[in-house]
Formats: sequence, C-alpha cells, structure tokens
Amino acid sequence: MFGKLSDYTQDGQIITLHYEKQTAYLHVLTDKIINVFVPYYTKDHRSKAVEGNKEQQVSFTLEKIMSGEDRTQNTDSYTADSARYVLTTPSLSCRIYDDFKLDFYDKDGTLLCADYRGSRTPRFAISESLIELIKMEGHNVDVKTGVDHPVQCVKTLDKADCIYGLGDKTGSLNKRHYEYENWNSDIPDPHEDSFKSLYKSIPFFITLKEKGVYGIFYDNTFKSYFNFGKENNDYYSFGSDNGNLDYYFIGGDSMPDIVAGYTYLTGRMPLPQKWTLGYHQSRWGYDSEETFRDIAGQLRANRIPCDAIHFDIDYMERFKVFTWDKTRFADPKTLLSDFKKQGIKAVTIIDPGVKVEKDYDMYEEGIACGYYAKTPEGETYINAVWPGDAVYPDFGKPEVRKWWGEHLRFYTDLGVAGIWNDMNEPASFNGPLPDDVVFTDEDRPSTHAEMHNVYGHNMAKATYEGWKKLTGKRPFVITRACYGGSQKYATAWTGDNQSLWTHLRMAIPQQCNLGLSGMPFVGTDIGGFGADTTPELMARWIQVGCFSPLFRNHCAKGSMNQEPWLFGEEVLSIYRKYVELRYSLLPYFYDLCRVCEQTGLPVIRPLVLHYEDDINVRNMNDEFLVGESLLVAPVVDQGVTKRLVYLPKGIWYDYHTHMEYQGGEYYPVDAPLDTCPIFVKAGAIIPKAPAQMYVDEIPDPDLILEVWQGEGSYVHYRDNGEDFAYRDGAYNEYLCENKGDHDLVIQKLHEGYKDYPAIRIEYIS
Ligand code: MIG
Repeated sequence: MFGKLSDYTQDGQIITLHYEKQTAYLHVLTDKIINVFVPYYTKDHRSKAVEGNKEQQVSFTLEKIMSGEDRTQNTDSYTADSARYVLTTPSLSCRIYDDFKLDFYDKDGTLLCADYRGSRTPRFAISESLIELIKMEGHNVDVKTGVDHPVQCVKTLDKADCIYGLGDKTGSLNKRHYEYENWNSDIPDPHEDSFKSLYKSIPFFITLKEKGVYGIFYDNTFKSYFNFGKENNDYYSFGSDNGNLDYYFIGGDSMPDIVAGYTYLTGRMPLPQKWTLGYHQSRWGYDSEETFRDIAGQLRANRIPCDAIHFDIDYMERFKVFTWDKTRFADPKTLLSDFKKQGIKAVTIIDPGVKVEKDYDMYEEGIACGYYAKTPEGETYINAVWPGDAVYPDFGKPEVRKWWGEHLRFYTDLGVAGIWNDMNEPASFNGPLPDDVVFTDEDRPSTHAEMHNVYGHNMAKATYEGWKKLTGKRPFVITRACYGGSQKYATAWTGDNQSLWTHLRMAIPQQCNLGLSGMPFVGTDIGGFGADTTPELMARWIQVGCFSPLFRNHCAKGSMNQEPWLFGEEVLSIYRKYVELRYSLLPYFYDLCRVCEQTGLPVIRPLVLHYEDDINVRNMNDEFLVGESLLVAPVVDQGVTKRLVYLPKGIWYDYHTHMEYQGGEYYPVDAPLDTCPIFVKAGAIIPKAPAQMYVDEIPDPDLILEVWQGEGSYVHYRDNGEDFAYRDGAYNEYLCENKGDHDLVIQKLHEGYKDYPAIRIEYIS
C-alpha cells in the first residue's frame, strides 16, 4: 500500500516519511508519546479528544540502519536493503520500514509492539451456503470478521498479552480474544458479553505484556473496529470505515504511566463539586411535585444520606427540553428551594432532540439560525425521539454550543444544580440517522458518519462550558455518550443495565476499564435500570455501588420501584450502612478526584493497575481497588455468603474486623448479606468525615484520620468544594506520614484555605 520508503524530511519534531505511494508522518510529542499519522481524509488531525498543543521539547535521534544490521523476527519478509530508520527518544525507539511498518521498542531495546507483516487470516470462516442454511433457523450469522477496513492497522500479539481499556464495553476486564466496535449505540436489550458497542466510543487501550506495557489511542471518529486476537491469536487490529490513520503510541514504565500519558493527551477530569460525590436518588417515572416531595421526605425519614434527586424526562412539558410541565409541577422554583433547605440538589435531564413545534422557542430559534443538522439537500433533518418529530442540534458548531449553553439559564434560574444528558449517541426512534446527514465539524461541513461518535462529547462540552459561564461553579454534567476526552466535560453512567446478577458482576470490569480509559467519574444504575430487582440483589448492588464515583440508584419506568425502603427492614439497614460508609469516606473520594486531576489515575481501579507483575490479577473481574489503600471484594452472585479473596503482595487488614492477612494468597472470607469484604493496605491513612445526611450538613466538619498499622504516607487535599478558586491557590494540602506504632506526623504542603476546626486521629489496632 505504501511501497518503499525513499527518504524523509524533518521539521522540528515532525518527521515526514516519503513512501512510493503515500506520505506518512511521525510526530514526537513527548519522550513517551509518538503520533502516527497518514492523512487519508484530512491534512490535519482535527481531533475532538486532544485539545491544544501537546508537543513537549524532546531530544531524539533519527538514524539510518545499514542493511543487514537489523535482524528482528519481524523483518523476514523484507529485503535486506530496504531503507530503515530508527527514531530514538530517551524512553522509546521506533524502527521504520518499507510499507510503513513500524516497530516500537522500550529504552532497553525490548520489542513492545510490532506491525504485523502478513495478511489477515481469520481462523474461522464458513461458506456462503452454510450461512444461508444457518440463517434459516433464525440465527444471526456475523461473518464480517477478517474483512479489511479502508483504514486499518494490524499489530502482532504475544501469547501473554492482555488488553485493557477501550472505554465502556461489556464483558470482562481483559479484552484479549474479543472484538468490539465503536459506534455509539442505544440498545435497550440486556447488555451481554457479546455486545460490540454500547453508548461510548473511547478508542484507547493498554497492552500489558509479560514484560512491558504500552497504550494506543486511535483517534478516529468514524465507525471503528477492534479485534483483539479473536480473528487470529497472532495479531490484533484496529480500523475504521473512513478517516485518517491517526494513532498515538504511548510508552511508559508501568500501567499508571500509560494512563498518565493518555490523559495528558486527552485531558483529565476537573475536580468535581464535593456534593456530586454524595448519594443520588433517581427513577424514570417520578412525574409530579408530590412524588418528588415524597421521595425526599422518605429519604430523610429513613435516614438515608442523599445529596441529589434526579428529574427524568417527565418533568418536561410534552418532552420539550427547556420547559417544565406546569400542570404536574405548579411551582418548580419553590420545590427546588424547599429541596435546598433539606440539603437536596436537583439534577435535570436534557436530551438533544428538540420537538418540531411551531412557536416553541428552542425550535423556532434554532431553525431561524440554521442550528439543526440538515439533509444533504439542505433541509432541516427530522427524526423522532420522546417528543415525537424532533430535530438535532448541530453541536459540532461553536455557535450552537454557545447558544445551547446560554439557554441553560432556564435551569440555573430555577436552582437546578446539575445536568444529565441522555440520548446523545444520538438516539433516534425512526431508524438510524443516515450517514450523509450534514453535521458540522467546527468550521467545515461534515457528515453523520464522521460526527456520530462525538455528538455526545460535543453536547457535553456545550453543557459544561455554558454552565461554567452561568454559575462559576464546577459544572456537574452527566452524559451517556462519550468519545475519548469527554472526561474534561462530563461524568458518565453506563446506560440501561438491568436488574441482573450478570450486570452487577459486569459493573466491576466495566467501571475499571472506563477508569483506565480516562473516564474516572462513572457509575452504573444501582439496582439495575431495566427488569426487576430482588431484595438480595439490591443489598449486594449497594455494596458495589457505594464505591462508584457516580453513586446513583436509578430505575426504568415500567419496572419495579427500587427505592431502598421497599425491600424490608433488613435490606434498608444494609443499604443505609453502605450509604453511610460512602459518606464517611467522602474526603477519601474527594482526594482521589484530586489525584485524578493531577495524574489521570482513576478512583476505582483494577488490581492489575498497581500489581501488573502479579499474574493472579491480570484477569481479576470480581475485586477492585479504591485508590491504593482499599481493596473491595464484593459478593456478586445470588445466594453466596462466603467467597475467595485474593490479596496482592503486602499486608492487608479486614476493614470490619481488623484481622491481618499476608498478601500474595487467596483466602476464604465470610460475607453474609450485610457484609461486603473490604481490606485496607497496611500503613494506610484514610481521611474520613463525621456522619451527615448530606455533604456539609455540618458546615465545617472535622477531619478524621484513620491510621492503620504499618508505615505509609498520604497527601490530603481540602478546598471549598465548589468553584475554581483552588486553581488560584485557594486550597490546603497536608502531608501525613504514618511512622508506625501510633505515630502520625502531619505537615502542611500548601496553605491557601482555612484549616479544619479539628483533626481527629484514630489509630486502628
Ligand atoms: O429511552 O429518560 O438511559 O436512564 O431514564 C429511555 C428516560 C430514555 C434512557 C436512559 C435512562 C432514562 C430514560 N432514557
């Protein structure tokens, strides 16, 4: 396809490779990140994920390798005199061959990632006639596997390679042997392991090798395909229907290093408001002022701490966004201000689809300004969603984002505290949007095919920027659809799961992989959205859910109600126990968000992130870490009251009983219905808050430092939890050093905010 490499030219850190049939580029962005670019579609990147110039000055060399000198296993099919170069940075090297084959090595010369030289050979194929026969019984035969894509890259796989990340996909933590697609999809069927795409497209993955690790961010918004060794165990591939070949090779010494590299490129989650880390109650079906008041009252009467109640589509007048139904809500402003007195915030849903209706301001204004997507013939494109016939704001246009953002004033004026963006894949009821519907990519016309996967991203960006301008506070935006980099604008939930044990189980790898993919502030609908939950499932789900950064019980209209008080006294008290646990850990969660903003490390983490050399955790689907200090091993199966827990190296303590365990072993652990096994790393310091019904119910609570046996150090962060003053230094940072044997030394690293009224130290054992 590329032919022989004739020569290259260099401009700063960009190397242009002149092949016989095609020009390709390598851009050394940092010591550890190299961009690989073939401009099949546009001359420049036009990235939605990477904003701003990410180039750091790097001293690197580019040398010609003389023939015969380079004899790696991957060059067999190449003639000895093919022109070859090696690009070397202090941390990586990249060998460049004919036909644009690239091999990446670490600084010690160990091969990390080689382009596959052969042609794609699916290990499984069936004949056309057999396919026809199988289809007659109603089977859905999918034999697309192995088809070359117009844009693609194929790389070799080693036997031990594990693959993580790829945003929000179903199935297990390790994606090796599976295939996926990136095409943001709203499919309400139960999300099974075999699903190829959900609502989000985050084309980033990490390959962990027997020795070594790297990441690839494949920045292409068209429908994309990832086959991680399912087609053939010797290679994996990523590719798309259109667009450029544009990917970033990210090297580093460890998995956290790779996550840091990816989030350096695509941005990190800004610190959220503190209350957003509290408990949220929601249900599609709360549809009147009376119901909302009742829910708030029940939460408080049952002593379930709660910071927010969500308003799903039923608050609107006939599903028109930027309206409030006055027949069922006589006075939303008073309702919201009464909530405020109870310490409860309101989060309202906003869908992108705008109802086609004469004299409806959003519709009329948008039409007058040409703000909606158009048909290729230039008519406004109409599909249907909840309000019936609807039009799609063209969020790729900066003016549309600004306009939408300004209209959010409707919500801020009423006292709404956060926005929940749904249906922004975008979803449609009248069949899929055709590929050629005209959307805008900033300053040029584009197509649905190109803009689909970034539609939710751009909507979240519009919401974030508009809200920030209106309130000056850290915007709280929840989105269903995402692309790489959406973490800069929104938190996300995993969409319409169901009240199934398999979905509780899946919640762990799903959230861990989202975290590895730069999206740390995530959660699943606790109790399950579709289908009907059981008391036992509810009790177990809250034990997992209380560790989700986005902590929300949500449920579908038409399925059984699942407010915590509906399952009897036992479940209610278990539920309360875990919501209370979360509230006590809020300072820890907040610290983890701060760490995330600084390093990209997620809040909840798969064990492999910190113990990548331990082969026991490379496929660990039913345990996770919260930060580095807590290990959670929940029960995710019906009827189970005892389970095997693996603890990685080091000493660990049972959070509930304080019993000591030596890591590197499996242990049988009791887990009756009211117990979620939790372990604390020796030497840990866990910052905690006193019991409260909502964040800052006690205006300025004391800090509790729980200090566990052993040695360790910890940085605790404190600010006003609300606005951006911390960016100008209005925060405190405390370095806490656990010297062992009840000796804790606290030193202030930064002072720009008031101190705690008191710091209470609690030594454990
Ligand atoms: O097609 O707004 O995922 O959380 O409750 C249903 C109603 C539309 C889908 C969301 C869900 C929400 C529901 N929405």
